[in-house]
Amino acid sequence: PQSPKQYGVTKPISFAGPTEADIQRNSELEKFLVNAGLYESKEEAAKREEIVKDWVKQLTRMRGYTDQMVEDANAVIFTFGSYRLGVHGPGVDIDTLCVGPSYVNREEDFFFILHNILADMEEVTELQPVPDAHVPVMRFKFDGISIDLLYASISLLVVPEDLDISHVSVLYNVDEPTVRSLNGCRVADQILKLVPNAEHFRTTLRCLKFWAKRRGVYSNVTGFLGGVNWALLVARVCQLYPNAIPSMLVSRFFRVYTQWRWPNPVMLCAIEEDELGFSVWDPRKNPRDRTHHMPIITPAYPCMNSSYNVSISTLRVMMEQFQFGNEICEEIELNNAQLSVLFEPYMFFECYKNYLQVDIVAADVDDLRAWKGWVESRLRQLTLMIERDTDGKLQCHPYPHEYVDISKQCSHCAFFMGLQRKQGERIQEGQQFDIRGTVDEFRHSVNMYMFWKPGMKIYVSHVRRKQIPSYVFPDGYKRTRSPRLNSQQLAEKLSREDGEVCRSGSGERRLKRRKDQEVVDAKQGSPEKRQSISPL
Ligand code: 3AT
Ligand code: MN
Ligand code: MN
Repeated sequence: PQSPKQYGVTKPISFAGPTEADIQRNSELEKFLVNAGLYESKEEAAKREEIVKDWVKQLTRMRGYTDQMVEDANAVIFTFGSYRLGVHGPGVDIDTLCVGPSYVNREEDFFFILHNILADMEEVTELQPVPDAHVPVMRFKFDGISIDLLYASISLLVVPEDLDISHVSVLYNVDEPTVRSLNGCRVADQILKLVPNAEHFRTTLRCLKFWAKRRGVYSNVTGFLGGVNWALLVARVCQLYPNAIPSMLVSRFFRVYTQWRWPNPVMLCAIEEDELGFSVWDPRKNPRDRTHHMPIITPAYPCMNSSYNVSISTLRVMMEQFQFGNEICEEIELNNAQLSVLFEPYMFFECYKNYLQVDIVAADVDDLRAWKGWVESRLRQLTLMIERDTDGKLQCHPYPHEYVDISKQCSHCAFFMGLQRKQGERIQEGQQFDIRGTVDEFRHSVNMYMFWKPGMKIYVSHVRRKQIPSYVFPDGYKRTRSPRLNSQQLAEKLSREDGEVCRSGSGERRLKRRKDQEVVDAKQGSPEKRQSISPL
């Protein structure tokens, strides 16, 4: 038969369409996603549309704000990110790009003048300019909805209302931050063009995003993957199985990525060579690109690695989770497991014996928001430093969730990292890890915060599993307490009391057993030596 249009850089793995069973599983999956509340209600969607439109109108009304004499001044608004891809759920941000003419610049007009205009608007709260970011952004809430607003000034005196942002000519004579700002939109458009079936792509992506959040691997800043990375990974699987439906694509996703040989890059199309001289991802040319552990390449010129934040530690954690996903999907296909098992929350506080607790304190809510954002963006460094200073023998699992102790008002929050001895390492008698120096160095670098204010504090401490504060457990959940158990939970409880922590029969159990090995070994030492990490 005539081969259909090929999507992607290789031939598909399989052209197979769904079987009856696949169709059945797919309708279950779709029902599951609806029940999980992953779709916005019509009203909510309409409200958003309205807000975005109103807001665009307001912005347009502000036109000419830099130069009263320029009557034609215009700015065009584009959305990108999950909103543009059509996979935004309730409560996520709307990523918005404002494209302005050449004479309206970012530093002053955007980050100063527009900032002040926004600051005076009643609907705008939590306004937070981030001008020094890789992609400079103004974050705020508009009527309670999070907006990430980027700005790109293109080399035209008048921005046409119907500007084609996919055309490479928008990149003429602009600087790198502008290219990066424009690229979010260009990437979203490309992704939708490069998948065989956009609807199947969307459903699969919604599912994987939900899964990644439940399993604690959704977060760019912590070194896991964010929205665009998940979108690219899913899109590639869609290309490899052009006729598959979402239920199949989810299980193929795990199959493909448990077998993927990182750092081979995932890409949706060939990398275009330097048309305009911007640097593109190329490990043969750029030594820095060779250090990327999990390259996921954006499809619009200039192609970049969207996941340079991934470290050896976070890649390891994600590979474990892919393994878990793969095992559960195999069980589901054999009718041995329910779909919901795939989305069980990852029991982070059950999986390690030792944790680092990073407490963040500030004088008030606003200070805390800024300070926490900064500390969170530095946590990746802490992981890297610990693994560096222990020659990789002590492994770190940063958890991308912030915990708030509601009894302490709103001026405190905490992050946690799991710590474990590297598997397969021979343990010398009484071997301890002393990471006090590392932690001091980290604290020192965090305290260099440019906008530091009195009251902004950080504490890093080593806690054992039993010392984890109770506010991290939702609804008063405690490991020892067990209200109304279903069979699943009962199995968990029993296996927990058995010294096992996670569900039997799953990958997690196997993972868990390996992790607890260190505890067994540590018990052979004297009680003092049991503390394998010196108190911080
Ligand atoms: P959410 O549903 O908001 O979590 P999203 O896809 O909208 O997912 P973000 O809001 O984090 O993701 O980011 C919005 C866009 O910004 C997506 C992408 O075009 C761009 N972007 C974000 N992070 C990166 C990155 N690491 N590399 C390249 N582009 C990025
Ligand atoms: Mn977004
Ligand atoms: Mn965003």
